[in-house]
Amino acid sequence: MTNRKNVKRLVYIAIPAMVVLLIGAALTIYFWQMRLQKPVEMNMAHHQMAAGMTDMADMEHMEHVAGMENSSAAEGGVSCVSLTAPDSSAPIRKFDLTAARTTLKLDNGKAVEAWTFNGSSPGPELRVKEGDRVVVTLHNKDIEDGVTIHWHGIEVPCSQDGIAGVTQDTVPPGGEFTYTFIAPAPGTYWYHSHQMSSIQVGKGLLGAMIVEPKEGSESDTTTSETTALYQQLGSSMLVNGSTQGLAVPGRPGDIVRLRLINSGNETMEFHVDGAPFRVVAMDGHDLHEPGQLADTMVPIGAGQRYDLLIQVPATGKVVVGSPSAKSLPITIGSGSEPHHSEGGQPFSFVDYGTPSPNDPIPQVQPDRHFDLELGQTLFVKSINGKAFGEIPPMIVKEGDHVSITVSNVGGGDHPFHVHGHVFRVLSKNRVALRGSPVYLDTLLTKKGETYELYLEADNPGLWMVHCHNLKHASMGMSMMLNYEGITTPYRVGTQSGNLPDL
Ligand SMILES: [Cu+2]
Repeated sequence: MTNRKNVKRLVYIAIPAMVVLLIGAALTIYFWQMRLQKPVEMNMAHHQMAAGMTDMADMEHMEHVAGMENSSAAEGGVSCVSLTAPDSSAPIRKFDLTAARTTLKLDNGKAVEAWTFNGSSPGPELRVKEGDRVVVTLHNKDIEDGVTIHWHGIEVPCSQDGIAGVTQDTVPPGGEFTYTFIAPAPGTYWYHSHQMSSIQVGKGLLGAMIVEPKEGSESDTTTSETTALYQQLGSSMLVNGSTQGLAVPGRPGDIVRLRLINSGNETMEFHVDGAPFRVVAMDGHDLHEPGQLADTMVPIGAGQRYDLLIQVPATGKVVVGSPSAKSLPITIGSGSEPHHSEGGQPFSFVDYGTPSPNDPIPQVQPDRHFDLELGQTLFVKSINGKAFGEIPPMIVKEGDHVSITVSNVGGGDHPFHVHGHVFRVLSKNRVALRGSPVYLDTLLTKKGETYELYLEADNPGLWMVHCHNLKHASMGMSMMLNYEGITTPYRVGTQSGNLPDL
């Protein structure tokens, strides 16, 4: 009798109480995140004063910044809008990209509701040559919340960076915006919307951008090259829009350059079966004297690009694959099936390749230093314990040599992405890099790792710095790198509808 009473009590009181508690917790998390990601109005040039600086020179610098803020307010400062590509007689390459809601029929027969550029996801691969003047007009057909395009990895002028609420207003349905910039060093890049990025990139608003060298082919030894853009489109994992993998033609002896782009949110680990390979570029930047690798797994963080050089062996066939995209192998050539591996040792750039002769950077004394801890607090993915809008910006002035220490203290892999700049990795876990110099725009960090980075403040503007797991960015892991005296007429928030990282 008592037992039955206890059971009844459990059913009628304890379980509903649990349910109420769970709903309460879920609502708290939801509103907490909405508060962080949907401020009413925020000026990203002035949302917080500088902090996180460490020495006396920095304290003086801060006072100087305070002075600048006043004088720039009085004089109007320099608007991000006025920072545009220089006039030049460079050849002009024009493109039009139209963002639209599309029902995509995938090659496995499945239909998905996607948001596309020119009717496909990924959008068209934009190919230009180093030094070209690239002119891209974005049209928004019917994406209600608006769209922008960010040129991932390309050092564009501030006004062309495509950040809703920082460098422009989100482009509404029926609207358009023309981006103009000079194509940088040859390499593998990509583009994507930076309005509600975690939603819009997941829906398909992205594509590859390849900058070719000025003259001739990528290298004299390369027979062919292939871009392989991996993406998560809703519940489907795709490579170049396919659910079936890629077949790359190749004959024994051919040398194939594979441009791997990870546009998803999770780290992908690649293995190469059937032939040794070289990592010839990371994030579009060539490595110096990259050595031959075998039994090596290559982890590619969200937003990163790796260019692999693979020679087709006498047996005829190479398979490049990833456990996180088992159904999407890249098959190069044809012949007997190579022995399947999971890759072996993880690729390490700490001692890969050789140092460049006359390497200038290791001697440079930094003018500014910042410490950033990527982690999580109860409800947010955080930087130094704070979330987007609350994280003080890194404030620099043009010409500064800037060093940044980035530590991942938990909450998953955090691919650390800096807009408008390429940074150099100086050390990993306090061990100085002793191979090729490594220049990146996105650095994969794993829990417990610490990296020292160096960048030159040579591109005045207001720049986002965020985790490229865009879900983490939407949960708070996003901040600014601001140059003194640069202003913006645009605002982030619900009033303007500009929500770059939602
Ligand atoms: Cu992250």
